Amino acid sequence: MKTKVAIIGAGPAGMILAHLLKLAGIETTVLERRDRAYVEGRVRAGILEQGTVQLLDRMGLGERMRSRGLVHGGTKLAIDGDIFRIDMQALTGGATVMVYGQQEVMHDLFEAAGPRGLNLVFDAADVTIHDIDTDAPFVTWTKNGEQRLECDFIVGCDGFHGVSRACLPEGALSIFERVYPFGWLGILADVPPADHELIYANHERGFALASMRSPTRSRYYVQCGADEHIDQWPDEKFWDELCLRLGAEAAAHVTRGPSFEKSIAPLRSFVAEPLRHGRLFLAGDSAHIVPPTGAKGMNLAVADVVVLAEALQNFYAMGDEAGLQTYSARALARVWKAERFSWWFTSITHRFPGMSGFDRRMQQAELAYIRGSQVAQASLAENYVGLPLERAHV
Ligand code: RFL
Ligand code: PHB
Repeated sequence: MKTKVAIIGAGPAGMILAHLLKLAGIETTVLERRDRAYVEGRVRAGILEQGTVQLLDRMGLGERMRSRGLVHGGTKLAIDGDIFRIDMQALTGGATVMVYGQQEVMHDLFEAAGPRGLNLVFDAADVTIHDIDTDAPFVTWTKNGEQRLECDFIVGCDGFHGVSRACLPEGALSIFERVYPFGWLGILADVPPADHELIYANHERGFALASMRSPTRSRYYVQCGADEHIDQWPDEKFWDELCLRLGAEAAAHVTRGPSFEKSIAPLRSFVAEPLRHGRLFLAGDSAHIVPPTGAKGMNLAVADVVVLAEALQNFYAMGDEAGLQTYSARALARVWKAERFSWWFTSITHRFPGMSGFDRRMQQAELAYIRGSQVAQASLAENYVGLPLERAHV
């Protein structure tokens, strides 16, 4: 088998890249280890930046998002139960974000894949990358026997635990990492959300977040220990802790109900540089991870592949390699700003083990400063709705 670009992983990065390249007339094959139901069933991101929303519109994939997604012009912060609002829309000259779950985005990408003629292989086992240092790289995998795909380029969109980053030799990558000493326990429940906007809460007992998927489906998180297990968190205990941390004002509007999804996610900041090795490019979670506090992960994956798709388009249309050469630097410039924002937002909202009274006072002072300063609010809002793509000359 032969294609131009072999894409490993059918998450948001891989599927959006495949769609973008198809729209540009560039042939791809996407190799995914799991089946469609698994990828579509993973409960993950909830917030799309303005740029992601506009991209899905431009790709002709925005119809369902426009009818079901919830546009948010503001977000709320709580300090020990005391809530204030950041008017993101006013502070950014009109930008908003969209509440539209990653599951819905994946549904739209998969539904359009067949009609648009994308080549998509699910259940591809033992995907292996070969010869990226030559002009003739190829990928092998197992599905009904051994398969081989020859290509011009390989793009690793296979997430944090994929094979792409792992196949690179020792020393090829510089790794920058921070593992946080806590996780997020998240639930989904078919109850109306506590508020029509999100509430990020800093409480003495730890962080909590009130989010949603629709007017009848709530998504809530509480910070928990890194080594805790969901068996330690029966629903009643979760609701009690959530209400305590959100504070009385928000808790009065929390509707309790049975959770139908409950999971614990670790928190990590991670960047592997550079994003190119010969004929292999890395994009999305395969190269970088952010803690979910700023809702940046999926949006960063999308921004990477927008830059890469443009570079590949210029290469195939005009033989221009400049975009491929600058992809890593251009994507990383934006990645590091999102790393900073997610790290900062995590650091001012979570309870850290061994925190001193001084540390806690610093968090409270920072949140009080944001509350009282239009300038500080504008900075938060600008980052939250999403920074623009870096210019091409970086
Ligand atoms: P993904 O989504 O992990 O997709 C990778 C795909 O590659 C496949 N794969 C392989 N395929 C073939 N061979 C192999 N050897 C393979 N190994 C892996 C996998 O099966 C999978 O299908 O990476 P991608 O595309 O880079 O997308 C990244 C996003 O999924 C991720 O950043 C977000 O989910 C992060 N995230 C959030 N992002 C946001 O933008 N906004 C949010 O509100 C937000 N909230 C979150 C989040 C992530 C969370 N968790 C669970 C980590 C909330 C949570 C709780
Ligand atoms: C979510 O709704 O899952 C969500 C929202 C905002 C975040 C993280 C996750 O910062």
